[in-house]
Amino acid sequence: MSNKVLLFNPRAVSSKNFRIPNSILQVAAAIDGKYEWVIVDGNQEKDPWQKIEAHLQTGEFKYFGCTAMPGPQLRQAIPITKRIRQAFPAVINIWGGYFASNQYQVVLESGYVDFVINGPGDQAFPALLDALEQGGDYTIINNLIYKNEARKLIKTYKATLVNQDSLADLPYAKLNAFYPIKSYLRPTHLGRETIAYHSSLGCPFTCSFCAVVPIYEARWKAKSAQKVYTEIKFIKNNYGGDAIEFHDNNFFVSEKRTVEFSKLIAPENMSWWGEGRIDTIDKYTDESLKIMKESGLKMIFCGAESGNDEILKSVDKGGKQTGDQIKAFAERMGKVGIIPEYSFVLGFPGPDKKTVMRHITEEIRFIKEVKAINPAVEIIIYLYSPVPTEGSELYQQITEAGFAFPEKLEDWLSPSWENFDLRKNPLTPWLTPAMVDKVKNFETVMHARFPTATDPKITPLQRIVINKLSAFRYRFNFFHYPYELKALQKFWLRYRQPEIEGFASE
Ligand code: B12
Repeated sequence: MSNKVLLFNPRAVSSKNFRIPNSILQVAAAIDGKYEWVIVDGNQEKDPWQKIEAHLQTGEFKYFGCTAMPGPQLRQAIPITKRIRQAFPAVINIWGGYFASNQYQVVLESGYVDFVINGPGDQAFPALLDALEQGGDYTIINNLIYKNEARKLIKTYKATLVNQDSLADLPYAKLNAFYPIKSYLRPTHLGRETIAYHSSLGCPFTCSFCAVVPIYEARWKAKSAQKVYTEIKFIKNNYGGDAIEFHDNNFFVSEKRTVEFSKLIAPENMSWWGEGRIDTIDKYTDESLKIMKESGLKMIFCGAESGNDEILKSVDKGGKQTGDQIKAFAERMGKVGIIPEYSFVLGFPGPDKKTVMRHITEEIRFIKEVKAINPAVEIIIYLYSPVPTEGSELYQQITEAGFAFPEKLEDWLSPSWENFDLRKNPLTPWLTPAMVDKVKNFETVMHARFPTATDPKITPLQRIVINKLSAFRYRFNFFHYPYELKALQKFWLRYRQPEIEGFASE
């Protein structure tokens, strides 16, 4: 048996709205030239098992590397990895990504995943393959979690983040041989051919509701503006691209890097989008915001989370973000002409059900105030779904309230837990169905009153009609049973919010 590596990106989207699979592409870059690898992208395959089985039947593959985030990706990651163990028991199964790193216990308990890469795999993965090839000592490999012969869980040291400019270039030409890069450049509200690019790892903050925190522990490292520009330019020149989605958890940490990148990308006439913090970007000068706007920056995804300063404090949002600042920033961005895309997290635990419901009512009022200040603000609503931020006040509160994650890997496939992952129905003991309904019904009415600008297929007539039809309900907070709006959104607009599968393409 030779030592080839099969890298798998389980299906994450139900449509053709997929993007360059940066997680496994960056892992491939880390072993490129040392180990032979192939990529199977579940987003591009009707039945990825056929391709995976065909590869493994050659007997040339010794390693199966799978990326997994929570949610629909698990529908393929779990059964396929289990099937490989049954059909090809000599193959070593290695998982990485947010779900594997945060839920490593249940993943390794499954018995069909041998190693978990804890956080970045750029150094850990090649080091693990070398150790497996040469019978090396796993305990000295950083960012690794596994069970030793005695089935004892071993969690090795988590290394600091490396200089991101030192990482190997992504092997786009090789990916193109498996799946044409052009097929990943989807039309979105940003452009005809949208490039998905990831320019930094981690985030300097420790919000206790965010899955990034247990992995990166407030560390952030980014590629330089020049490196980012050079790589984007390479994709544009070789495969196309008139728009960029930066998938970083926090692209805008550094004003200097952001402005430098803006100046470099401006002549390329590309539109772009990224994620950042309100309190960080609000420190930028007006001059910087003007340069970013003129460089093609259309929209910034910002974790607003809550308009309640006490709640922001209790979930360690940190920094200086306040409800007043969230509103002031919406106004400021309105003047600059960059659209803020505010995500709110509703349904945090409280001392009693009355308080939890009052908080939800107050957040709805706050969101309406933001919309009154700047109607162009995009609103995304998540229901708080716990992540394992052990040691945080929030995590203590939820465990005391009786919340627990599934103990068996396959239990994550149950529809209720998939909805949990999608942050749409979080199974949290303090949330009642009435609370979930209130949030969902408000969401329906609000998205009817202000249909998202990110769904390019909604016509101006549809926007006007549904905006008018929802006016009374929105104005007088009459959110009960909004079936007429739901029907119009589903059957006439085929409405799609970006938070489930990314920006709508068509
Ligand atoms: C692109 C993306 C998507 C795409 C799908 C991409 C795909 N795989 O096809 C879309 C838009 C569809 C999507 C949807 C969702 N996503 Co998403 N997504 C991302 C995003 C923005 C970028 C992922 C990426 O490419 N990163 C770049 C690579 C280089 O980084 P990486 O993934 O960390 O990979 C490194 C390591 O993790 C490790 N590694 C990772 N995989 C592997 C595999 C192997 C074998 C090895 C060795 C190493 C390894 O090595 C890599 C290099 O260092 C991340 C946030 C982020 N910035 O990472 C959120 C993120 C992963 N998504 C998240 C969530 C929650 C979702 C949704 C569930 C949201 C929702 N409510 O619906 C949905 C549903 C998911 C689904 N449908 O399956 C959360 C996960 C949180 C959690 N609880 O774990 C994240 C972290 C966003 C956040 N900040 O909360 N998502």
